[in-house]
Amino acid sequence: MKKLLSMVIASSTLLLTQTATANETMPGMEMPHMEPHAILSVADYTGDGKVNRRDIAKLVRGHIKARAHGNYVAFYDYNADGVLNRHDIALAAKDLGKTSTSVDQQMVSWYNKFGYVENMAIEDIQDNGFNPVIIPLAGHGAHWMNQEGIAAVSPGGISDKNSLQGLNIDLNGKAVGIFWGESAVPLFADASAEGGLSTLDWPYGTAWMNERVQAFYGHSPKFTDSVDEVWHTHAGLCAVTEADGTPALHQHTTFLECQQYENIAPDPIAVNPETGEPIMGNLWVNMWMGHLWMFNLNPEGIFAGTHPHVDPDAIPESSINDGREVPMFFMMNHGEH
Ligand SMILES: [Ca+2]
Ligand SMILES: [Ca+2]
Repeated sequence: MKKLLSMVIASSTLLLTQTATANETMPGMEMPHMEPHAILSVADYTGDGKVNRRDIAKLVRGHIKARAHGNYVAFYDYNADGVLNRHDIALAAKDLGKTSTSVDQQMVSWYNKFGYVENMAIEDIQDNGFNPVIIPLAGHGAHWMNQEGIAAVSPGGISDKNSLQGLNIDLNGKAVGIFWGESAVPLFADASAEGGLSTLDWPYGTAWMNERVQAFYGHSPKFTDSVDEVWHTHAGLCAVTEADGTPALHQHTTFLECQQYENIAPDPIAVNPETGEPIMGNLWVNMWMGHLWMFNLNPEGIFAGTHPHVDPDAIPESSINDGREVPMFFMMNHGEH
């Protein structure tokens, strides 16, 4: 641990092995029955701002291509009933002459960039640089990330909305959603600071290492104009591989608590500034996380923290807190699990 006294976080070398998210319903709260909505609010499938015959033609071509491969493509399910058929075309035709929103146009842009993974075989997803970083969780499936995504959640990392960095993949091996993670600056209790919180000079020094993260500094990323866009929090997330090879997460740990967990596959978590050699340990991550359920229409909304139909019988994410108390800031930001 002494080596860590003057450590410099090397964000580009950090390797996150697990991540997770949750947004569960309050116990006892009756939620209204919700139906999924189409990805687009107006049938501007070309994304040029208005609906004309080109959009209908693109929708028809999308249906033909999907059905030729025996696939369902959520983006082209305009009446959001889980089937691609003439009813989608008829509904879209009612939009002729309408103008779309900036969010619709961004959805088209995202689908044009990322839609290729929707029905991609799991082996091909791996060949594209993605690997699972945690076992499947209820409402999430498994989280898969590529190296770009891992860099984004490492200290100092930022996410790129124009890059595919994280995928939610269900137990059938199908990509059901996209996610992005972005590193957050942790705030700790500090009686000498205005408001009682400070960074305690993280990531330098040692004062913060035995303190629990109480809040994040600043704001989450903002990728769209949608008021529904939500990024939730993950604080003090400790990623290890247990003795039997199972990846495990422990949330709301302090950095030093995190280092106490057994880990058969430690990662480089810092660089010795004198020798330049990596310091191995347990990854301890603080991040914002945003979902885009683009490939499986979510009744809770495209940006929701969880999807009720994805692997509902998998283990709940709440287990990763190990009973530790969750600070109010994180309860308010859907990080209560
Ligand atoms: Ca159009
Ligand atoms: Ca449909």
